[in-house]
Amino acid sequence: MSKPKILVARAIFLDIIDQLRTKFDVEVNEYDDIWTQDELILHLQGKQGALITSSEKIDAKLLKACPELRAVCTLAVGYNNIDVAACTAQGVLVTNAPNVLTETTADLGFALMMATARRIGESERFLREGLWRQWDIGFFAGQDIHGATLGILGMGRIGQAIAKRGSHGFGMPVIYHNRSRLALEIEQQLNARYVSKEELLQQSDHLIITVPYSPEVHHFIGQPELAMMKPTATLTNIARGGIIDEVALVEALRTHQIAAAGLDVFEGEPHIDPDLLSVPNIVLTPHIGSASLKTRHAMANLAAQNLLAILDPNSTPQPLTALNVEVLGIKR
Ligand code: 8YV
Repeated sequence: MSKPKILVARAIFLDIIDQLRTKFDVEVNEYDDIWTQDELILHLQGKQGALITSSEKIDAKLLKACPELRAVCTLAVGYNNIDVAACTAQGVLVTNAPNVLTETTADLGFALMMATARRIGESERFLREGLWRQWDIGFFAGQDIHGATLGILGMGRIGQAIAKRGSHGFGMPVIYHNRSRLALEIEQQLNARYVSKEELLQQSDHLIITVPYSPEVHHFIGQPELAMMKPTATLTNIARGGIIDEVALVEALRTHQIAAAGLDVFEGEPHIDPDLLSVPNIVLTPHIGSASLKTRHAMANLAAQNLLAILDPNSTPQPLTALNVEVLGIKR
């Protein structure tokens, strides 16, 4: 019997590719450039499975052009690039990669918030440019982290991991806003208090965004929201770029409506709005939230294990982290 055909849309670790090759006929995109949508469709035609990242868009048009497709497994936890409803309608199982990247992404979120509050980017640029001549009292004076109020927008796994760091490690009172409130027991463990969106904006000294992207949270932080924040506050985004209105953010940073921002994600990434590059009080990283070698390996491995579990011709599909089990006739 011929092996199921799969596409690995971005080059990943060789040991994982080798494991996939034992069961599948594997095509890997070895190129540095991400395929255009038409190229992706072309390469996906005739394949039963796809291992993708958050850069590949799986939409109704692609699905229609790829009727053999049975499994789409992303190595990311965020899946706003996948039309899950359209996949379900076509009987395509979708999996994502939760849990494995929680702590690593929380580390980066906390690090970016600290770099933003303590002006590490700005001061490093200053030193590299050879401008350091003398000490003065206000020299790169930023905002304290310890004891400051940590605000978290989106209290899922990553939000909670950040809350733990702030509350237990830095003595920060934690406030959060989320679609639904956490169980009292978890709130107590994290020392976190549920507040309205307005209170979150008004009271946070350091606000971190960890909410998953959906059209409902598009530009959730815009000019009116930034105007509610303290002039000493910082804003860090490690979720998806589209949650912040970048034009409004640049203006708020230029006019010191807020003190500083840290961004790991951007609305048009990898293209960055040049205005963001022109403001000094911002720390920018190229979407590296989950980027430790160990975690990236675990993410790719989880996506691969999902593909193996779904497309094994000898058993019923048993995905580890399915987003649409109803495709298997299982009620959610
Ligand atoms: C990924 C992420 O590195 O998991 C996510 O949702 O944003 C990052 O961890 C990236 O999306 C991989 O495509």
